[in-house]
Amino acid sequence: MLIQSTCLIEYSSIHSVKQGFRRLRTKALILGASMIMMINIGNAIAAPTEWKVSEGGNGHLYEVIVQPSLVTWDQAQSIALSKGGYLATLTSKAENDFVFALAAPDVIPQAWIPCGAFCSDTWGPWLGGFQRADSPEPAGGWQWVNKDGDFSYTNWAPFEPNDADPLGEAWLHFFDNSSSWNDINQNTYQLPSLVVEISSPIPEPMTYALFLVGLGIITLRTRRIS
Ligand SMILES: [Ca+2]
Ligand SMILES: [Ca+2]
Repeated sequence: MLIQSTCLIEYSSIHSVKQGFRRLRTKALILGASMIMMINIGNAIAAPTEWKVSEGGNGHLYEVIVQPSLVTWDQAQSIALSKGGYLATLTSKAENDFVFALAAPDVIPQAWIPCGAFCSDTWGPWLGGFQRADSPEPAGGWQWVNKDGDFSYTNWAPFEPNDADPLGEAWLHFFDNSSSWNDINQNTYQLPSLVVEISSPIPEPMTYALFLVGLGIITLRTRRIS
């Protein structure tokens, strides 16, 4: 009788421990999934800005990305590709104005860098323009990374492009605290930021659908465990 009681007590204790462990595992699962969803929602809130068709835009997304250290144009384009886009291709005044409004020095000061000891301007993010090798200098052979065509629209700063660097200047960025452009050499100068353009954004309803699917999976998983 005593042995039976002891066994019952031990069984009861083990059962309680298992239930406690399951509850803890359920809570951990819900907490983890909630954190993932919060991160995803956070990304959605801080998502790149859409240039809406209803506002005369092209429906593309644009994001100014500031890097912890200076990057070359090639590195900036790699970062843009990893985001599912490309360095921004500014093929009209409207697009140039829209993107500059996101990147302006008074909006994101850390995206700009003093140009050096001999000037008082700041230099802004990398853009998606580059000059093909062996092109006539300084203005020949410029094109956009996504084959958006040659530079039929331009917003060069005064006296630019000038190919001033002895090593040549074949990469584009916002210049002189403004929406104007300059050509520089990416091996001589690196910049702290870039603008990525994404032409195939995930529609907002899809974001919410993913959220609901995630919620459903958690509910099912919780019921199965408890
Ligand atoms: Ca574009
Ligand atoms: Ca230049």
